[in-house]
Amino acid sequence: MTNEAMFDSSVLCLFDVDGTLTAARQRATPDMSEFMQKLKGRVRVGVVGGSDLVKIKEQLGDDVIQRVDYVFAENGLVAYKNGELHSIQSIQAHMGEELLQEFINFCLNYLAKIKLPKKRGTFIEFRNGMLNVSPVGRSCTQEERIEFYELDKKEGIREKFVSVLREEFKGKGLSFSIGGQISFDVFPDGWDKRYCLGIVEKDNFNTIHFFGDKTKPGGNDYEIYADPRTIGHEVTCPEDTQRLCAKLFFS
Ligand code: M1P
Repeated sequence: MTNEAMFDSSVLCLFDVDGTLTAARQRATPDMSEFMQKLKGRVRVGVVGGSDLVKIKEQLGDDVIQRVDYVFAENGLVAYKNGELHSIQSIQAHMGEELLQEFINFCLNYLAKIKLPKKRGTFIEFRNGMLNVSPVGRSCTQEERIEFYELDKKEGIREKFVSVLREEFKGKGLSFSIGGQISFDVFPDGWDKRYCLGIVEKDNFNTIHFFGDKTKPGGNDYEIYADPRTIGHEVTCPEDTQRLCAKLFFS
C-alpha cells in the first residue's frame, strides 16, 4: 500500500502545544517536526494552543500555518485553515470597555499587593480573544520563569489569584484557565479550546483526536479533552505524544 492510499482525510488530530508538542514555551525538536510531517501523510493535523500566534510560531516555526491543516492560536479565537486566516475574535468587542477596564484595574491592584522574589514586566498581555495575566511578568527570563513556577507549585499564587477573580467577577461570563508556568488566561465563557471544534465541525470529520497534557479539571486542555466530539488522549510530554501517535497511526 502506498502512503497516499493510507491517507484518511476523515480523521483529524488536534494537538495542544506546550507540554504536548514541545516543552513549555520551547521550540519543537527536529524529531517532532519530522514526525508531524509524517503524520500529515496519514491524517489531517491541527494545533490548538492557549498562546498567541507569535508564541506558537516561535515554538513550531514561522511556517507552521503552511505546514499543518489548522492552526488555532488563543484556543482558536485566532484561526488559520489551509494556510489562510479563517477567523479572529475580539475580546474588547465581546466584553465591552467598561467590564474590561474594571477587570484590568482589579488585576493591577491585586498584582500591586503581591510580594514575589522577582517581578518583571508585561503583567497583563492583551490578546485578540483573551487576556493573559502573569504575576511575575511575561518579560521574565527563563530562569526567573522556572523560579516562579516552582514557587507557584508550593504557594498556589495563581490558584489564589484566580479564585479571588472568580468570586469578584461571578456572573460576568468570564472563564479562567491555568495552562502554562507563569500566567493564566482569561476569556469569555465558552472561549476555551472547545471553541475550535465549532470551526472544524463544518469540515465533517468522522473522528477528531485531541492530545494534551493539561487534561484535568482546571487545566486548559480539560474541556476539549472531555468533549464528546473528540477522542481525548492525555500525554505526559512530547515524547509520549509521539509514542502514542505512532501506536495509533503507524503500527
Ligand atoms: O499554552 C499554554 C500557555 O502558555 C503560556 O503560558 P506561560 O507563559 O504561563 O507558561 C501562555 O501563552 C498561556 O496563554 C498559554 O495558555
